[in-house]
Amino acid sequence: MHQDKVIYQIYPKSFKDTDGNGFGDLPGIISKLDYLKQLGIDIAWLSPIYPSPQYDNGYDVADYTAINPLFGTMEDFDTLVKEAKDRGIGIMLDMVLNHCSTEHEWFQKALAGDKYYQDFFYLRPAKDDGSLPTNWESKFGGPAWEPFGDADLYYLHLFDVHQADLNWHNPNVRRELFDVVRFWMDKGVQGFRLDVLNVIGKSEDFVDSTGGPSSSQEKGLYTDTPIVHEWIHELNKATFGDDPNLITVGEMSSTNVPNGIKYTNPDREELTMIFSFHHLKVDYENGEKWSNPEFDFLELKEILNEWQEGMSDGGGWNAVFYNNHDQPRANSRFGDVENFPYETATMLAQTIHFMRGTPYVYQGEEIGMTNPMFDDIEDYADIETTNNYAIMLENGKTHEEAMEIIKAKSRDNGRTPVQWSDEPQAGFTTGEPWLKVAENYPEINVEKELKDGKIFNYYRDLIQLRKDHPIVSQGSYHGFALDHPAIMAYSRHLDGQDLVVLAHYYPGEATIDIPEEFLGRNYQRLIGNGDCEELSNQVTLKDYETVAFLIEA
Ligand code: TEU
Repeated sequence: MHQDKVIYQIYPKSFKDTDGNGFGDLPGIISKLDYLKQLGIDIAWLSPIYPSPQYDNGYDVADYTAINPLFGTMEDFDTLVKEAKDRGIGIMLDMVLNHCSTEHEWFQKALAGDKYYQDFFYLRPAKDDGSLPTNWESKFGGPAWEPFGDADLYYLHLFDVHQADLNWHNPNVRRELFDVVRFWMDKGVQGFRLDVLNVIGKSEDFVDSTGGPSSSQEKGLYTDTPIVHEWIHELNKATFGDDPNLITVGEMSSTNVPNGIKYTNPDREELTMIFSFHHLKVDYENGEKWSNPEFDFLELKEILNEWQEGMSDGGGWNAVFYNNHDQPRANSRFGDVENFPYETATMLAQTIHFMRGTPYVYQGEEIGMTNPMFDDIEDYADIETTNNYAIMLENGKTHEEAMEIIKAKSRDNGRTPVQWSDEPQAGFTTGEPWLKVAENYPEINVEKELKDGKIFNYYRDLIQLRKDHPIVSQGSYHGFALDHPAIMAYSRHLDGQDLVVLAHYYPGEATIDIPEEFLGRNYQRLIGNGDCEELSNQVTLKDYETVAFLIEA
């Protein structure tokens, strides 16, 4: 049963270094398993740990069935699986099956002229007028086609130039990739996170987009196409579908609720759950990530509500989350980490953990880690950031304007090393970390948090409540007061019981009317981060306050 599980994401490069080379490693993860057990999580998802030139931090895989020496050895991996299992924790691996590194043997053989491997990729000639095969834009900026050696052909890369899209139409590609999944199943992993899985179904007739670069019209040409469902079903049947305990989560870029239901309704035998990202675009100006407006709270509520209700009605299942390695820290983004660090972190966590779906905790959020606010562009390593810094300057932004945006939006915000203690480099490494540690580590670190903090314990309580109360894992979802400008409110229902969850997203006080149906019944305050104890017809919440009430049938 996956509904009562909580998944913790580890970004191995930044988690814990044991050999002093500045990169986190597998022994580092092993050394922190007791910490994860203390938190109470069920599964640890590891971002890619395979050999890779690291242009995209491992999402450019050069060998799918080996371990990057940066992170350790296959023996370390086997030890990790075993040690985790001994503590009741399963390991979930990241499968990057849409594209591989241009250093992968398949791409190298293709470049050397091997026709069999050339058919593993999308290779196309220029148009008659000499322009690129299509006008598509890479998701990391710039054109989506790059010259393929000196062959007068171009290869497709929806992401970085070092990430060549794999041609899933070729059955040999699918067979190879399914073998990869089986290889790791045989190693005893308990789950797979499947990178950008909904863009594997490009049509073989490549046509120009008419809606402009990166428009939704353009994305529609290669996103959620009907064949994606067929191939995921095929993947399921050929691999993880055999094992009812295996949990899968598809990362679905720009998807919608009807497709979300198809991907996850168990009758269709595709995936356990999906990530969708619309709720993390509420601080984009006109859909543009590289901008920095105030977030639109009503839109945030509307989107979460649409996914919660839609997936519930259609028998689908959501992965619920605010943080991952591609996102700025949610507490820096939606709250006030200077004045209300505890209230902000716990309020955001409560919003997520009581929704219908499987909650994800991203490393460091359980101690309230924040965006690092680096002023210097040199301190950012991410290709998406550096590409877009150049694009912003080209488009006329000043260095200062670009930096304000990067400080708020860069993916590196979530990737700085985990702050373990107040020792040098936050106890992450004895060497030079690959990415700078945030300066606030003397105040925000695991050691201090476990001694006298309250955020970690709040996460632990939220996780435990999911185990103790079936309504949290199984209940249906219903949103209310959707037009309230400051409070997010929803309820969950199971066997006559109701759970009412309130979360105030702003400083100061805000009052909300509670619907009749929840009043005049026996209830208990399940958990909260402030003083509010009573469920009456009006409830007032203070700065970033959250509370949940369990109401008896
Ligand atoms: O991300 C897919 C993706 O498109 C986004 O999450 C993207 O990083 C974001 O929209 C940028 O604004 C996945 C991985 O999570 C990411 O780390 C990889 O870079 C990407 O795929 C390519 O493999």
